[in-house]
Amino acid sequence: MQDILTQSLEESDPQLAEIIRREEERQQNTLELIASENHVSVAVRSVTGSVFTNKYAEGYPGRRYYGGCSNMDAVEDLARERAKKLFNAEHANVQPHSGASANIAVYMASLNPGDTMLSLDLAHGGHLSHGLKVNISGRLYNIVPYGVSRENERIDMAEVRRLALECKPKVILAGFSAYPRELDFAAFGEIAKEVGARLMSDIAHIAGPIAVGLHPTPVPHSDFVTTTTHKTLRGPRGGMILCRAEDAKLVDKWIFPGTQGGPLMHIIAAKAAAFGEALKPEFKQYQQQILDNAKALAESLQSHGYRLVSGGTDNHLLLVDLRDVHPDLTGKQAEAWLETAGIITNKNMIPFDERKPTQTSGLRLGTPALTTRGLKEGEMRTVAGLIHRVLSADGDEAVAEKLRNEIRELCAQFPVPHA
Ligand code: DSN
Repeated sequence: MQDILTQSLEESDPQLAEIIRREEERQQNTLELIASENHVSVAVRSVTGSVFTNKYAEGYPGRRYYGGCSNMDAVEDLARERAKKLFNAEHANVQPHSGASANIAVYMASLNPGDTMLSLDLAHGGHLSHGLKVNISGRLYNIVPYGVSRENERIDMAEVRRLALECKPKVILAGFSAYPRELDFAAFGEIAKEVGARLMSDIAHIAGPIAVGLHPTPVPHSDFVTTTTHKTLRGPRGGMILCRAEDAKLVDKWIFPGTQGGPLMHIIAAKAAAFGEALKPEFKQYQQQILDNAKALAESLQSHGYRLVSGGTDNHLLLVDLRDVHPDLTGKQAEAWLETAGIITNKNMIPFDERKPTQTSGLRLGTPALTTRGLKEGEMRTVAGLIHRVLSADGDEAVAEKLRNEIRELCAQFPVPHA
């Protein structure tokens, strides 16, 4: 398989062309279950490689530091307008290079060094940019973590409120990278109001279902909403901030010149393309299928004996606790065996995990990428069975090879978007 978007490299740079060809093959021939990944459309991918990559455009539409920016203004306005419509937001900044960059700009806009922020513990599904000690967020601010309850492994809003009343945070952060349930943004908003904090919602994982109304929106309850654009939203790799009109200047200032230089105009153009796709009715069907697939995958894994954190999923991801079926198997080893067979996942801590983050007792699985390829509930049951057979083979290479062939055949029926 050779994608026509990269064919011209064959002659000019065969060494690089070969690496790209291998990655195209890897993506086609493996099952992508990393919850934060997806396969963008050919349109989004070709706009990412468009002439917009050639241009500097520091500033914002109508206020640029360089000449020649009329098309930059048009494309950034288009991306902003589509983002606002998609999320029913008053203001959108589409320049953040990533979710982490979006988060840093919001911290700069709302916290001073030493101020307190209440955010979900990384070990319970939080994200490193939400206050990990070795991240800039953990270095600059006093982070108070909230977690999930031991009983049901869900965020306990009474506990969030208790902690907020106790530590009086300036910012409360609602967001996660590994939590399989809905977030109650309205309750977070109430608590933030009660303690005089600003509410920041990081919807990187769930921007897609929020955009189509399949997850409650944080927009009316939050001061700032940050997201990536490449997960369930299925756009180019990048970030975005949504806020009220009254905070627009503050947010814009902390992206540029506060924390970033020239915007990636080719990525902003591709964000416009992705938001255009997300505004179409088919996108809602896609998001519904992601959720249906996650449920089918969850139920099927449970039927093979696996315990799922919180007992299941409401969203696109699930956290598998490996211990009941394979007490000695770490998430690290499981990830490696699955990859050998052609199933791509990531090891993940489960709440109250006794193993280290580099080993873990859990695996995180998500359905956005497989759903893009057209797999449905029936195939999810097949995938769950394949996962169980790989993990039960105890690293036996002959079994892995046999399963590898089965997985290749399954992949061949569901091509990744291809030019
Ligand atoms: N790395 C992303 C994830 O996998 O959830 C978050 O940034």
